[in-house]
Amino acid sequence: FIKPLDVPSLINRVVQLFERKRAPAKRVLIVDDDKRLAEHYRLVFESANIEAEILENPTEIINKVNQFRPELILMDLYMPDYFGPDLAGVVRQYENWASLPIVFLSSETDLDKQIDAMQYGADDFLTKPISDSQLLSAVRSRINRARQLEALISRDSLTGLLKHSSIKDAVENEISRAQRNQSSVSVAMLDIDSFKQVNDTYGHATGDVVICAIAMLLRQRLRQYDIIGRYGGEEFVIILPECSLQQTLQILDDVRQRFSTVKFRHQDSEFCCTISIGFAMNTDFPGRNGSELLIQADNALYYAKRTGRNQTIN
Ligand code: GH3
Ligand code: MG
Ligand code: MG
Ligand code: MG
Repeated sequence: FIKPLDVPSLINRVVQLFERKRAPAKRVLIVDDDKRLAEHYRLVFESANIEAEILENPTEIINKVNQFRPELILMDLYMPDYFGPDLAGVVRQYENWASLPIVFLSSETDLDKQIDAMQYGADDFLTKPISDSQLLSAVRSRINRARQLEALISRDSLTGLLKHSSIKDAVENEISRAQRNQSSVSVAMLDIDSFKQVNDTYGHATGDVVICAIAMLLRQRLRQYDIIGRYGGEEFVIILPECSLQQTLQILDDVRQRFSTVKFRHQDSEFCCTISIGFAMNTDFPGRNGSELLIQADNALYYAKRTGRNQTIN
């Protein structure tokens, strides 16, 4: 038996769940022609639990960024064969990396030259010599800020789940990753049953509580590395990497069953809601991309709706 849920306690529990997940280690890419200095920075970062890699060959910057996926680039201004701002300009040409923080670190103290360098799309300018703790705190706060912005941009404000475009991107990424690793991934689409009726009977605000409750239940029941998004109004997409057919069915149907027992309250009445789930596995559709797999999941969902709702269909 699960107690009826109200908005404040829901929000509290969602926040608690958010905080329980530990933040992943930060990642910094160091670009400096002075190998000893670069290595020194790397050790400083490493001792502070920040993953750091040094770019050995500046012509490889895009490959390196795509492979290492840094959350900040620490860039020397003057290098014998390269001008830092030109390299920053190369990174900025890629839409994916348009918001990646780039921080120049140089002994250049001429303010005009600093400002000039910033115009190439850098976010900050630190001057050498710099103490280790100053460097760490500048880099940490930059990355934290970038993470906050990223969360605001990519997350749905009602539920805190990934929003439409972000979950779609995540599906594409996970499918191509699975293809590379020859592993399996399941993509599920979930839709609340007869939700119009819930809104019509109990009002839109109560409908929103139901939507939040699903988000919370999904966070609780899915595994840490599963990815959850709010695909549309009362539709959700779930990505389950490396999950067998049996496991997928078990995890998703467990969510469906549990949700059907949650009691919602509106004034003096109590009510329950159900959900329908359709899912597809990449292994059943070799060579298909993310959006194609989403269509397969949607077909399964449509079938679940047509044949009685409140069920999980592959
Ligand atoms: P079905 O079982 O076939 O899914 O029936 P349904 O009534 O749920 O039909 P449908 O999925 O088409 O209805 C979606 C409804 O969800 C319509 C819309 O008013 C409502 N809705 C969409 N977004 C929100 C939201 O953010 N909050 C609330 N409260 N309602 C929403
Ligand atoms: Mg230099
Ligand atoms: Mg719908
Ligand atoms: Mg619906």
